[in-house]
Amino acid sequence: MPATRQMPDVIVVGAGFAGMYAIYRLRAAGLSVHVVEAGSDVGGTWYWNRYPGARCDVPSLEYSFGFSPELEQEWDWPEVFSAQPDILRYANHIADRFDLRRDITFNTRIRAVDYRDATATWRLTAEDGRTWEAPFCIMATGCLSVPMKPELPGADTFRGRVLHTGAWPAEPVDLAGKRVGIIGTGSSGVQAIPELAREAAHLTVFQRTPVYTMPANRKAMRDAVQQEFKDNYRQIRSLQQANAGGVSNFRPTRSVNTHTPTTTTATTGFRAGGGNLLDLTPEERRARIARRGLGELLTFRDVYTNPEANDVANALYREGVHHLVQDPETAERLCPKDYGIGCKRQVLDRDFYATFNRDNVTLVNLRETPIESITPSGLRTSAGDHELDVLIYATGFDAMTGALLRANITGRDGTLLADKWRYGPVTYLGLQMRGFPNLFTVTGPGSPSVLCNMLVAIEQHVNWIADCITWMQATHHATIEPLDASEDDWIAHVNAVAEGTMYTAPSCNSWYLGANIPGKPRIFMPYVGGYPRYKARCDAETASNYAGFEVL
Ligand code: NA7
Repeated sequence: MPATRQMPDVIVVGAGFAGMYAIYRLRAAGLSVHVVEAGSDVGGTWYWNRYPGARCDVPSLEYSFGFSPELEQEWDWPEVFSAQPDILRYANHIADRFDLRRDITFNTRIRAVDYRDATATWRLTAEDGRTWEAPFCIMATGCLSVPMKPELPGADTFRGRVLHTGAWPAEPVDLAGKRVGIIGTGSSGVQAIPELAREAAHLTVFQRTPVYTMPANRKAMRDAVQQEFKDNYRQIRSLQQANAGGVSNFRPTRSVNTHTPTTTTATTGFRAGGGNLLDLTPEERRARIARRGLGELLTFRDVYTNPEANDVANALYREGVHHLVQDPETAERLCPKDYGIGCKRQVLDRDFYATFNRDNVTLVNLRETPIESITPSGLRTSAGDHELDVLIYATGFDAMTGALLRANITGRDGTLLADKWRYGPVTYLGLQMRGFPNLFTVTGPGSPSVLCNMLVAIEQHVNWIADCITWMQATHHATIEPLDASEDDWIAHVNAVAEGTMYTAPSCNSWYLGANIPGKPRIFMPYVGGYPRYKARCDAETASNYAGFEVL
């Protein structure tokens, strides 16, 4: 292959749903595009996160693209909330159907993204030295795509197998007869633990912070429900556009029970329509939970807004854990105590607590007995050694900014993104950064991103970017980047709307805030003001011919 091929209009990093839709949308706009992807195929998050139990926390019929009515009609989802293999099948179907792979170079990780001042072009450099160049560059690198692995003493000495949930092998992992340890009880750990316990001889769960987790909807898709969605997709897509979390809340008339309603503010699968918890007597609260399950706690509005209600809900949750877990000491260790419901992304599970009633599962509380080191034969805590054949890290991601910083982006006049973001991510609309002309991010920090149905957020961003590039070419402009004032005002607004929410409570340490990465600035990264408000702001920029940007 030649070192540099013919220059396309746009180069894209990443062939997850964002990069895939970028190919489709840019082609439709008459632009040429080339995508470079580290994996061997499409799918992004759903390509890498193949761990047992991996599943989406947004209903399948909502977590789907709306750009093609034909695609909507021909695709069938087997479950109400999809498992990873089905979402990856969907990604592959899209790649086949729209012939996307001919514009993708796979198995290629980008190590540098550089702006060339002389030519006003962006150059991608791969780890093997190959380069691609174009006037426009889109970083479609995902929000949860850089696995976080804590640096533990002795980690390299372990003789067994080491796995990370966020980079799980494609070939089956045989855990039969094995002593397996897993570090981490976030969404990934909580989804994987019941499955691992069923496979392994013994599973040891190393938990640092207990989690609030609610039972997931585990229903198979009913044909009548699926058909009703298919019959009403145009209405559903417009409802998504009007909803803060990018979900339609469409309720099929043919089966009220099959489709779990979704909140208006987040993608948890629960609807915050249950009134206020504090309006009920203690007996009424317990009766409601006994009747409808722990997930009912998520339906009370005041749980998210009133610290007193939040405390009551947290206490009721802990009572629930003690009902579900037989051993009182294990139950107590599993009870979250030092932060509240609603501060982190809601975790949904299948049989998480019941798993701790199994004979082959041990819970280790790392707050009582911290990890001292990894040893050749396992993991050592302050209380002693755990012998392991397999060690699994379910320790999360360097979220939202990780992939962008790891790409070593250098902008105009040698400006390093890492320097610009030293004190936290600064963007305009999570779409562009001053000093980085013609570089776009998809679902970047400062946009609704992970607080929104991702596929809705991706379509909106890619549409905006494609319209912007089309306008640039039609009006013979060479570069676009935000004005300083636009960035300053936007960041002030992003911070203002996050202020005072459960997300930013001092007791809350979530990946939304970067609190899971040692040394990362504590900034609430996604835009909490809601998708419609955000989209209106983006549309206003388009309508004003990009008044908040410097266009040359
Ligand atoms: P999360 O939600 O960041 O969870 C990571 C887990 O790993 C969490 O329990 C952490 O405990 C634990 N962790 C991290 N570092 C350590 C160390 N050094 N020692 C012990 N335990 C550790 O990541 P997930 O992959 O589960 O989920 C991420 C998102 O993906 C999720 O929200 C969904 O949107 C999909 P901690 O809480 O930091 O004490």
